Amino acid sequence: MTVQYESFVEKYKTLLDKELAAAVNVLEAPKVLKESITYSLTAKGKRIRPILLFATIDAFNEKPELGMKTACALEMIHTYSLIHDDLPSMDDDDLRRGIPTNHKVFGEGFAILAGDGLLTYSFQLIAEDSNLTDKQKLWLIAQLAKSAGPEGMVAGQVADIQAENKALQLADLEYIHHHKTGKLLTFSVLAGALIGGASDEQLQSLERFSQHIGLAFQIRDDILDVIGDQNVIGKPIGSDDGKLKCTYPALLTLDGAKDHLHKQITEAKTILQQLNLNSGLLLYLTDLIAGRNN
Ligand code: GRG
Repeated sequence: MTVQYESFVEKYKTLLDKELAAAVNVLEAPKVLKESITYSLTAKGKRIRPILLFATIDAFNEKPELGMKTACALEMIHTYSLIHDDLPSMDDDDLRRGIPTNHKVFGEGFAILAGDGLLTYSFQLIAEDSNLTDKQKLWLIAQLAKSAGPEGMVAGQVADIQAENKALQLADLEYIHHHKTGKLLTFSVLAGALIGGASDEQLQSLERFSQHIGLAFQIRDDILDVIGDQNVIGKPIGSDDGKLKCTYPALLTLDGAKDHLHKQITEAKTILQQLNLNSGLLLYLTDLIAGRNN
């Protein structure tokens, strides 16, 4: 079975990459803007959000290809958020996805505009998708805006900036993650469910499932930070270059964070198993998120 799931992931990553390249190629836009967009979009991302979307459509025994434009939109919005997050006025990062950040190569102005272009183009892609009904498109556009905008990812980013150098409670940390990364992960699952023909009840259960895997994704990220830093002598858990960094291991200890991760995965799987879906692939991805190494 695992081999079958691995080949699903590889197949749809390849199809997505082709579709993303084609979507940028057809744009009648300035050359430098297309280059800046392509630079970040084709860098080696894990494509977790599109894969979750395809896997959820598959769980309803529908063709994952039906979600191709929405998957592109998701990856574009995610890529825009990374480009803007790396800017000097935000995290001021030099590297992303193993290569220099967009603003290091194209300058801040074009990096900001590449992000703006990716954000707006994503909605155009869904609006122009001939595979979906008008009702589906309206739902997807509204939900994507809610998940990525001021009630979603942008709210999480604001809370993250406000939290800098502050000691946070677990609830504050979970607000940040629930919005900053969780909302877009939830959209990935719910969009797949909608395209797959889910009932309202199924949507509600899958929303809870996705919230657990969203938290699991973040806890794993924090654990990986610590495991990656273990060899740095004298570097305390929760510290990043002298800045106080609030993470799950910092709040709960490393073992506590691992327990918390385990709880999220168990809850997510229980919800999934109670739904009468073809969910083997989603279960496999849930395990992958819990055990990922990058
Ligand atoms: C600028 C509005 C705005 C939002 C930025 C998602 C985000 C919000 C910032 C990313 C910062 C970050 C390191 C968050 C932790 C979660 C994480 C590891 C995100 C990166 O997502 P992956 O792992 O990245 O899916 P790839 O490169 O694999 O696509």
